[in-house]
Amino acid sequence: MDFVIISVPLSSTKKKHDRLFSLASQLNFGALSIASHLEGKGIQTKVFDPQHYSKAEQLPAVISKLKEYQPKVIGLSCISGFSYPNFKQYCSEIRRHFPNTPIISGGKDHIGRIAETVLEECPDLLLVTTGESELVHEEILFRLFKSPQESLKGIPNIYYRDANGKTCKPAICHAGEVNSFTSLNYHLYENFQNFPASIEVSRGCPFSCDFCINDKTRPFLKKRISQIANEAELLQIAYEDPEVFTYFQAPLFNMSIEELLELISLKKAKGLTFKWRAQGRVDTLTAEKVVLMGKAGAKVIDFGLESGSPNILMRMGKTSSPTEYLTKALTLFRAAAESNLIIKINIMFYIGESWETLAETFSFIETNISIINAISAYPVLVYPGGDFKEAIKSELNTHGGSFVENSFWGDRHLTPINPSFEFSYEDMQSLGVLFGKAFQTQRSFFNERKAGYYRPRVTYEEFSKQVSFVSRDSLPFSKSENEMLDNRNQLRHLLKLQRHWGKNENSS
Ligand code: B12
Ligand code: SF4
Repeated sequence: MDFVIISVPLSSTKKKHDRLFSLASQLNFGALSIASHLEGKGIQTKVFDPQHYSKAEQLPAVISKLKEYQPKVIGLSCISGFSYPNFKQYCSEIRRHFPNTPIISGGKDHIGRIAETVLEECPDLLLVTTGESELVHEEILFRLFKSPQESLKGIPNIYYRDANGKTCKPAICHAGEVNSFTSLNYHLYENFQNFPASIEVSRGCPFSCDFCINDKTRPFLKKRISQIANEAELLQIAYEDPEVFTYFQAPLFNMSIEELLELISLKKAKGLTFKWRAQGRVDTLTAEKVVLMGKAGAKVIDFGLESGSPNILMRMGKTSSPTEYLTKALTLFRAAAESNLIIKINIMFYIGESWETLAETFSFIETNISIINAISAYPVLVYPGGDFKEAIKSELNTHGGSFVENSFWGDRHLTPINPSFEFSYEDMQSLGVLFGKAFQTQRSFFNERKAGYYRPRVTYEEFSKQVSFVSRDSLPFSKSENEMLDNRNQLRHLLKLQRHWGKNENSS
């Protein structure tokens, strides 16, 4: 085998409940995109992802897979800080077993952002790519196949170690090197049937939210609808399921009316019946688009609503007219509900969050709960490589917030935020769980998750069995409608009490 890419599994999760259930898994389509591209160039490549093994078995499974394949070059994919401690351990353990095989790595949203530090921290690593890597890989492998000592000088987008062990910077760095998409060849991803199906529908994002590290220099690139339909057709066959649930992956889903109409007509012409889900912004979707999404087979839309508090929405730069924004959101939710779509809203607790602002978000959700099916709430985190950390310092100070800096987070190069006088990062995490419990039941949570987050064909019975092993407090949902209403009352009461208490405090 020429090349094997290992998708490095999570060392810890973002939300405490992210991996409560072993049904959850995520396909690393970035790694698969590289493999698909290289395979097209005649370079034999495989992706191995040990997510489905127990924690203790993951690394041994990786080593034994590499021994089976004996690749000429080993690649490690690390797209988030939550995988980084594993990444460091994988580098040294792989080196121990394969003393002479070059180990290369990438993950533009995490290790690519801190490439120099990564080379310092991982002495066994030959290089880190800083951005997208389909094209750059060809050149890297071409040189390494000639000889592992071959100079990597002049290749753009890579930080590498030269023959003397000195770290070399790339002469040129550009974020978006890809200007057309390689269709994903699922058969290069071992056991892909255990992962939810994904199709990458676009790259980059035309917006530039302050807190997001999505590379602002990359032009927004959409996949052609005909290519999406062809990939979906192959997925239906590969998964042996005409209704295969597919995650339409993108930093921002933004199909136009014409594109949605094309998808509808292509699906009809080809007799395709796959279902899909996508993540959208309130200000780029319209009611008309939402209805067409439903007609094109969408079943779930994740809305990055972020907050129901006007002040918070303005502070995070989401909108300058929050009333309009929230009214627009409701128009979209209604259109989605009328098309029988599941609506999940994502809430981001932000700098300056107070009992007052939480009460506003609570009240927005409560008033509209008949058209909202699921919710995920989490505090903002600072990721490395951008200027967000510097930019928010004074605002954080104003609100009595601070950065959480300790060895756990330092090891991951991630920085959570205590957002205000009132709340620590941990408080926000716990309140996120309480919001989940107040507005979703076990059934509604499952209906939303099974569509693109859990392994294909999972049943409610399997899910319930797993739930029965988990303590009630850790669950991000209530077990029944009645429990949900109780939890909602309790949260409402807590918010009311604390707001009054806060007001009395201020006036005394
Ligand atoms: C789509 C997406 C996902 C998808 C798929 C990602 C994927 N790689 O397939 C899924 C749902 C699986 C996912 C999961 C998670 N994600 Co995510 N995700 C995104 C999102 C929205 C877009 C990323 C994207 O466009 N990728 C396009 C692909 C092509 O790029 P890529 O995967 O990085 O791969 C390219 C390069 O990195 C490189 N490369 C990749 N692997 C390798 C290997 C080698 C050897 C080499 C040389 C190069 C190389 O080449 C690839 C092809 O060009 C971004 C946010 C954003 N707005 O951009 C967040 C983001 C990347 N995710 C993030 C997080 C935190 C997570 C999760 C922890 C969430 C969770 N609650 O579980 C998990 C972590 C998974 C993990 N194993 O670490 C953070 C990462 C921040 C950080 N620095 O840690 C981001 C930035 C969002 C955010 N702000 O919170 N995510
Ligand atoms: S719209 Fe989403 S992907 Fe785009 S910059 Fe904002 S947070 Fe990032």
